[in-house]
Amino acid sequence: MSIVNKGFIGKGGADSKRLPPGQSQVTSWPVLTYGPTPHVDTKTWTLTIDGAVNTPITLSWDEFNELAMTRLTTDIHCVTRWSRFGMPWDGVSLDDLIGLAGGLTPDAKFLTASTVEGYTTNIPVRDVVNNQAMVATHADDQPLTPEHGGPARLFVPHLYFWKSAKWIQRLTFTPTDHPGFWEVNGYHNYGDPWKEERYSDDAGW
Ligand SMILES: Nc1nc2c(c(=O)[nH]1)N[C@H]1C(S)=C(S)[C@@H](COP(=O)(O)O)O[C@H]1N2
Ligand SMILES: [Mo]
Repeated sequence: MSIVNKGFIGKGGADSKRLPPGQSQVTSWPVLTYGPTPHVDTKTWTLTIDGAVNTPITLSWDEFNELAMTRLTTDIHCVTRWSRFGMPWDGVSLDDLIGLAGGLTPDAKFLTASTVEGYTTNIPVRDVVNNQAMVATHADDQPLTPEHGGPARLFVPHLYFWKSAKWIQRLTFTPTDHPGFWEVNGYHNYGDPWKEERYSDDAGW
């Protein structure tokens, strides 16, 4: 990951209370991807919700697009120290996707999100229910570009942005925690930007 300074505004000013510690506001939207950008065809796209759910399902792109869309307008915070304010995001809430899979079983405690190119990230179930997370297809009123995870990505705005897995393919609920790609490579297991949970040796993990 690298720091991108295009559109840098700074740390002070009227919006500083909106900035988590150690972050700077940007107006551009940097792209941060480990490895090449996959180009995902919506004709073959699928989303699977499985693991600790009552009726695992796989949705096609057409089936997914028949679902009700929800909007979150929110700030995003990347662990490489940029934050972007007030972005509208549209997608299908994880509450609705869990409902389509018949609901969680009582032992569902963690989510592992997996993507077409093999990236994974882990999030406690309590952080993805109650309208806190979605599988997003649009941001800033535009379809997500391939660089930003299009056609669809996970979006969990209250945690550092590495938890928002691009090119999402599978949401697997599990009784135990399975640290993902960055979480096993030195980043924090939970990643609360307001507590600066950046690295695995930061307090709280
Ligand atoms: N599949 C996948 N998802 C990913 C990443 C990645 O490399 N692969 N990078 C993460 C990181 S570190 C960040 S900050 C955000 C960046 O999203 P953006 O490129 O749309 O800004 O995506 C996250 N999701
Ligand atoms: Mo990131």
